[in-house]
Amino acid sequence: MIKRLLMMAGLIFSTPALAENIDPHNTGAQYGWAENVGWINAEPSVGGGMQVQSDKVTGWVWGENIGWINLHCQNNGTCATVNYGVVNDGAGHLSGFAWGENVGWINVGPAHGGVTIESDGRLSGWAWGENIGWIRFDGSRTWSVRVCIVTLEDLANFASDWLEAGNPPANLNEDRQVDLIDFDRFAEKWLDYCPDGWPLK
Ligand SMILES: [Ca+2]
Ligand SMILES: [Ca+2]
Repeated sequence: MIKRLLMMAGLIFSTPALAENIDPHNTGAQYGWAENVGWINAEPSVGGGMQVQSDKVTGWVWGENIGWINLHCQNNGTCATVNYGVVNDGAGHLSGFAWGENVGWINVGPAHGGVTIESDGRLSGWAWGENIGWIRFDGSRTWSVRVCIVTLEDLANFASDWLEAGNPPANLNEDRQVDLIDFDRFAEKWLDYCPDGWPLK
């Protein structure tokens, strides 16, 4: 009970910034399953969230029984003290370490396991927590963490907004119309991981 209260206090006072590109279709594709401590949520409703980039993974995920897990020292500017974080090799193979405030180091690229991002954005494989054992992701399951990737569905949504005035989702520079300036911005993101708040899914 006390531990839970402390976690809630941590949630209130540490208030990690929300930046995430998880569960692009809002289908609940945001969970890993830890064999000993239950669900790990990569898109918690308050605070934190996981942001995948082509060279690293930043942000915070929430363990229902273990509190915050920090995916990268850049989140709170502590890299000069202890340099750690989840690395993406650009092809979706993750490695490196996350830090759980209550459970210590979590290795996302252990020798027997390792977490990968599949072509549809879904996570597969296993991470290893030094104090909590295996954390499982499963690309064949709807619950597994899915990362937003800019693909044909975004292009279709972009096209349907073409030359529209006002502020439709494809108005990426937030001026008055969807035009070539927006398309340039769109093309820059093609097949890349979505930025935080990507509007075209
Ligand atoms: Ca969600
Ligand atoms: Ca525009």
